[in-house]
Amino acid sequence: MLTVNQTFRKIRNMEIRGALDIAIVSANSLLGVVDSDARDTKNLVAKLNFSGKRLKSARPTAVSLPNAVDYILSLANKNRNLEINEFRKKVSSGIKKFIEEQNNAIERIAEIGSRLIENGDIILTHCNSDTVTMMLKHAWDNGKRIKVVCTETRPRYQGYITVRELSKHGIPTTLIIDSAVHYAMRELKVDKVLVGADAVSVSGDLINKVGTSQIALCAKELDIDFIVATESIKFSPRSIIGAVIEIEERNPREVVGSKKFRGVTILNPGFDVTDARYIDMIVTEYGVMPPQAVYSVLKEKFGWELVEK
Ligand code: RI2
Repeated sequence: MLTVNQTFRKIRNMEIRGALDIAIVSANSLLGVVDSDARDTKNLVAKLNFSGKRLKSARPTAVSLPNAVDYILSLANKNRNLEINEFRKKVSSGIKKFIEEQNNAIERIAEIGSRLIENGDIILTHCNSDTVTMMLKHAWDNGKRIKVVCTETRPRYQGYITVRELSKHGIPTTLIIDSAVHYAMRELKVDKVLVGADAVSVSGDLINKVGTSQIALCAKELDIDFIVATESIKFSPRSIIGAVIEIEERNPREVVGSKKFRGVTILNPGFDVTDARYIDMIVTEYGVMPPQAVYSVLKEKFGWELVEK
């Protein structure tokens, strides 16, 4: 099991990435804290709060990370009056249950979403989403003979992970440069766009890997369905009170390496926002919904307890 510091570093340098994975590994590392030495429950709760704060600061955009940490901290704070061994038992089992729920959620999405995929579909995806790849593999395993078009996803080329994984599974894949999206949609006659999510706001806007919003514009123009696959843990409760989801600004070196461009600003946002009106469907563990339904899920799932933090 990774320590909190190891987890923090691996998330920060993107050795561990993908919105769901960073939430799950963070939860796992907090499990380690629950089992660590502590004078008493109060001391353990303080350690958990400190660790949670550090984990949340590893990357700013994927809401699944603070949601997972806040859930665990609220569980710890609720049980702070228990005797230390009772506390450990209660909080550990809560964390394990949370992790199990997330693993079930991704499988359920794969199952539900694969029904939206038809035999012969040509599907375009962007970046690397475990939720999307699991759905595509599920569809394939159920006899849907699909083809998948993947963007490279500059500057970190997560699209390479996607094409490798899918083609290893036997799915015919085509790799394109990011700027060939419109061309490929038209020439290859793409039927559907399927992307993951780093966060979804209360208004149903999607925050995902930079470039997603351009793909959505092209899909709208060409009348191609734009589908988002996301666990509800990526819905942002704080967006209900108007909080804006921070877009991670990454190191310019990812774009230009060590080349020098005197007097030039290099902008390297990790994510962008796709307006809800470009999204046809959101597939979650609760089923397929329009972006307008995000508010009800948020209210039902998170209540208001997380919101004012
Ligand atoms: P899963 C990734 O971000 C991509 O934006 C992807 O769509 C999203 O996380 C969700 O991934 P990054 O970590 O949770 O590569 O579906 O910056 O795996």
